[in-house]
Amino acid sequence: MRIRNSISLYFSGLVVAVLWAVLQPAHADTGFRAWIQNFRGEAISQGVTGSVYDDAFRGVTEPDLLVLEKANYQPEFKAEVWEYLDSRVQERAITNGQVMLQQYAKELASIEKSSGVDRHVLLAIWSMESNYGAVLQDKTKLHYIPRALATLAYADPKRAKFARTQLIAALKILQRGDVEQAELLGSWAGAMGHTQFIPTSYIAYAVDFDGDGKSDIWHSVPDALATAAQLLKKNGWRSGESWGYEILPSNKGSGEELLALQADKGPVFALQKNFFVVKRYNNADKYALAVLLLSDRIAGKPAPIKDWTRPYTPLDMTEKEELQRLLAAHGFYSGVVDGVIGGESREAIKRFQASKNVEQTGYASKEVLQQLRGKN
Ligand SMILES: [Ca+2]
Repeated sequence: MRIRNSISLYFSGLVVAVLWAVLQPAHADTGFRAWIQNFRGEAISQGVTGSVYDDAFRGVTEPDLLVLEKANYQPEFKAEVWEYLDSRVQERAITNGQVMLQQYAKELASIEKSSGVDRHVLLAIWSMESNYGAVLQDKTKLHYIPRALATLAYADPKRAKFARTQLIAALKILQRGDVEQAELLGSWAGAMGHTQFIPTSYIAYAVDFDGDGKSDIWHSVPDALATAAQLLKKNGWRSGESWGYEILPSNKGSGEELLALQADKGPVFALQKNFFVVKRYNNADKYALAVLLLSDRIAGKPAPIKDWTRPYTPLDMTEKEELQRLLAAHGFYSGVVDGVIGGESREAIKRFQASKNVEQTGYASKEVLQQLRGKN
């Protein structure tokens, strides 16, 4: 009896606690508000004015929980090198890059002249970082940077030191007046604008290319591209030089470091200095290789002669569109038919494969296309 009583007491206590949490107004995270109040002194000691600090956090009363969710997300599936490159060095990214090459011809020529950095590499970085600015369009998917960084500093011990440093830099950006406070938006981890600079990199490299007095990587494409060029230039870009070249069996390179991301099954590249300069943007071989292969394609150069080895036969653009159309016709897909195989298309392929009782790879392959054609 006594046990039962204590259990019911326990449960009523739990109900009270849950109700208490539900009924609290959303601004009740006193710990977070106290953190913001405590950090004020440190920000001021590092040169941020009190009024900039107070303005930046006016109305910020609770942590950005989506930031913590994204910070803790561990993808269970690590992309193979061919998957990573296929989704980045693809027809749409190449043709869009060529359109931008014309649209910004004058600015790119001028940036190239002053920085020495190849314009096609800048376009490829723009593609990789924000899909030529497309990811900036939907502001509901972006985070207010001071709140995002304060959230990480407050609640993510692994990233707290990074976040504090970045937060000070973000506040200094506001203090410089380069961007309106409401426009200081970016990714959960603080990457901002067309070329996705974190605040300290912005402080180190930002360029006001169009001469309006602001280095505005959020809205000005020329500012963003010139800022990317500045980063590469300051890290040793060699003007007029290549990044490397494909090694063929008859040609074993001439003493350069080799990159074989798929061992003997895929293309092998001899790397030169500019490859390693691009890694200063993002320290991953496959990132740098994707940027440089995409830049070559935008410049009209051919793809590597040896292709990646994939566990299926790949489709061309027209076939990918046919695949999407057939998936839609059979009720597996409701997205746009554009030949770009993203998450939605892969899920549709998996649903189709499940209906056929075959392994759910989600690959846009000739094999899947043939099965879909057979359905008619
Ligand atoms: Ca500007």
